[in-house]
Amino acid sequence: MAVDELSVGGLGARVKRVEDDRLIRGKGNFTDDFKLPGMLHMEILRSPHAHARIVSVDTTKAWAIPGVHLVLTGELMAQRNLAWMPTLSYDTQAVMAMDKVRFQGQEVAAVVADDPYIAKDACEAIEVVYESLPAIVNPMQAKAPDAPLIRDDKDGQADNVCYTWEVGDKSMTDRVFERAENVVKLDCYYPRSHPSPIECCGCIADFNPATAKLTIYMTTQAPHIIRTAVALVAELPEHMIRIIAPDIGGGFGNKVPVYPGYVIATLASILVGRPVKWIEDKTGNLISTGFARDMYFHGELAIDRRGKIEGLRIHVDTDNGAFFSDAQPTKFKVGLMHSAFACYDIPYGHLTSQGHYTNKAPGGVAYRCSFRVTEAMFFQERLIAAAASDLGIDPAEFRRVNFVREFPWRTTYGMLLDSGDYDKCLTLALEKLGYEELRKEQAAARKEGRYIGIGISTMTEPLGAGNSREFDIIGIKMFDSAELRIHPSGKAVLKIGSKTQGQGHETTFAQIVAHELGIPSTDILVQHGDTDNTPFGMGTYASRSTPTAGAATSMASRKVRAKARKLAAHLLEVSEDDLEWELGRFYVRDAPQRGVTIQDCALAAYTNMPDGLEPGLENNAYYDPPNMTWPFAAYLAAVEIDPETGVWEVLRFVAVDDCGVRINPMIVEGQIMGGLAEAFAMSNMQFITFDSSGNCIGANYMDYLIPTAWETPKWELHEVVTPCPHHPIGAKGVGECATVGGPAAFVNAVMDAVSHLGVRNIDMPVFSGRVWEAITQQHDVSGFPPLAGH
Ligand code: MCN
Ligand code: CUM
Repeated sequence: MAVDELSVGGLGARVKRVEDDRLIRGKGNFTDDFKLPGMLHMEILRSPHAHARIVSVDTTKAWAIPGVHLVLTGELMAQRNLAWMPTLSYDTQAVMAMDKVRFQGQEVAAVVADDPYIAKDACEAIEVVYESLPAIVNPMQAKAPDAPLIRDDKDGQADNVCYTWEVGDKSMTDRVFERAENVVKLDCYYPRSHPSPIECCGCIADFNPATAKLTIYMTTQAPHIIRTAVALVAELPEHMIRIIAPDIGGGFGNKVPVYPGYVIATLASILVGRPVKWIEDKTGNLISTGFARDMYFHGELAIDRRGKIEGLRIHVDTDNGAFFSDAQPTKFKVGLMHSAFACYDIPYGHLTSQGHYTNKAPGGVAYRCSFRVTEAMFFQERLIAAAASDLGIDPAEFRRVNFVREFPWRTTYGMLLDSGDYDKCLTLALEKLGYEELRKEQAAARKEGRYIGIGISTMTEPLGAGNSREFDIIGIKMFDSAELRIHPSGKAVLKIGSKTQGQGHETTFAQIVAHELGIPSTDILVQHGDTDNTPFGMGTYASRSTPTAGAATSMASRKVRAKARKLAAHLLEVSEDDLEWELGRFYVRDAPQRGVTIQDCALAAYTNMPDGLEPGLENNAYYDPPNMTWPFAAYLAAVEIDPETGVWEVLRFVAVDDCGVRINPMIVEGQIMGGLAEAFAMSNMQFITFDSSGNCIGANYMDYLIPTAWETPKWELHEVVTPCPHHPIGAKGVGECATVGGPAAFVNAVMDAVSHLGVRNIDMPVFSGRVWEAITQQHDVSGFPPLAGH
């Protein structure tokens, strides 16, 4: 008898997350929970200025404080050739400022002491003399002809531009626009935001002088990349470096980059010969690490009289902060911005982009976003909504006219779509919302002076980087890995190259093995995040774990199954060719009652092998996906605005997600709900801005708002399944879809409610104050910084 897929916890089973047992009881092990013998503590002194020359750094008083073991300055770092480090985008970043500080919160010095309090006090005793310089806080200032040069450290850098990039066919696109019947334009701004996981960044660097082995416990989403980066930057042998990423309290992209604190703590441990722990406080995290978005868009659509889009032009300016340091695939300087409009059939398009250095912390981190896809999809859906509204076409109909319907499909900007059923998703969403009825209600309400709006956002996004042909980070190709070992009793250990931060890999990856082999998922231990103990992987971000490491898990399981077949043939005394597989069991084709289970095969691998067959039952796989996976989502929001105050409330929110085959539907729903909560936050409360001197406003949870269950609307979730044609189990990534596609649904809904007043755009966050201004003044409200707009 085959085992039942759902009862062994295979595909489609709503298995409870195994990691929750320890996490919910407070028994997780996060970086800050580790206490190593002889461990010292490090604190970082950060710059109060956004732009200033450093005249002098006097550490005498800090050294004199009892309990201080080491004071690090840029000069000391420079002696070890560590004052600067290469970034993941081929730029350089100051590990510790020497010549000048370039953003508020930049690392200026650090103290290692017996406890974090002494270290903090000693930081305050360091005397730094600054000579302040004018601060640049947005790309417009950065571009001005008389703007001060921020990166005067770089040879040949004469302006504040950090990259320019373009894709598409300019001349054909221009021609389409020249003869277009309608041209619709939109400008808007996606404000700076921050992933803000509950756990901040930190590490314990432990250099053992006796063995020369360096172990770093750290909050990283990509331990193997870090190991290689440490080997290259610190010039240490890679086999003597071990990166351990223990439990992580949320990553959301914040824990992808290499931050100076890691490098400083590592050097400190090498110098003092003892473990050194550095844990960021909340303000340190919010002002210096992992900023996302901060992008200015200009876009145009050429549309014919039937509503068919014929051409697309986009220009984006990005504010990258003082260092271009976020992770980007080498070929693509604005991440995957060129995935914009992928779900629409547009014959010609051109995209240009320019990045700007400013006196802000490094930005551009993908916050729950496959490299700038969040920005791409937000602008796409805002421009689509504006076009439908300007042309007086129903926004659902306008999308239908323009959806891609044939696969495979090469998009305007050159990406390859392989599957999807966009109309089916949108139709289901409209049905579930009761779209037609709601439109009638909206019209009736408007007559009574009530403002109801319906917002639609539909998008497909590329998840699961790579393939290795197109995707690498600093030259390391993007694939992923898995190693599966079956013990004699049929229990198994799976080691993967990805690293969970809350996504539930310990549960879902065991489910993939259960599906392939019929071993109950509860009999499989999933290990991850320790470079001494797991195969090389590129880490977890860009919702790549299921598309890459998940596929590798399938492939490793299938190799194990192939060997188990030989063992089964031996046990049943038949030829391999006479065997059939059903879940959990091989049987003789002509005598189905004669069979052996996968567990019988496992035991035989150690106790009763046929002559000539290697003992043991294990294998591994490195999986290089042929393409990205392309999930699709249709998100519909209905809102009502109070015209007296501009306060808006979400009446309904319907989400239809197609992420192909779902491994664990409960975990997928959790991912979507969490993602929608973040999307909602971005739409109306979450942003970080800077005053004209470059002071960061949003450095604590009084200013930077996180939605609680109280503010968060109720989500109505539905699914469509279009299996991914190239993934071994048909799964597509899903971890970011809702954050990517969600924001535009809310903003479009608010705009739909006020469009009859001639309002076309209110930038995020769509605060009630901004809505009230738009209603009363009947004009657009820009979020252009430094306007705070509260
Ligand atoms: N899954 C599934 N069926 C599918 C697709 C996914 O059951 N068809 C499951 C996966 O097996 C996994 C989870 O859903 O357990 C998310 O899978 P996937 O889409 O592969 O994304 P990753 O595991 O690579 O997670 C990364 C993604 C990113 S990039 C951000 S940012 C984000 C997100 O996940 N950060 C998170 N979700 C998060 N959730 C939590 N709790 N914490 C974070 O930091
Ligand atoms: Cu893009 S944020 Mo996630 O990729 O870690």
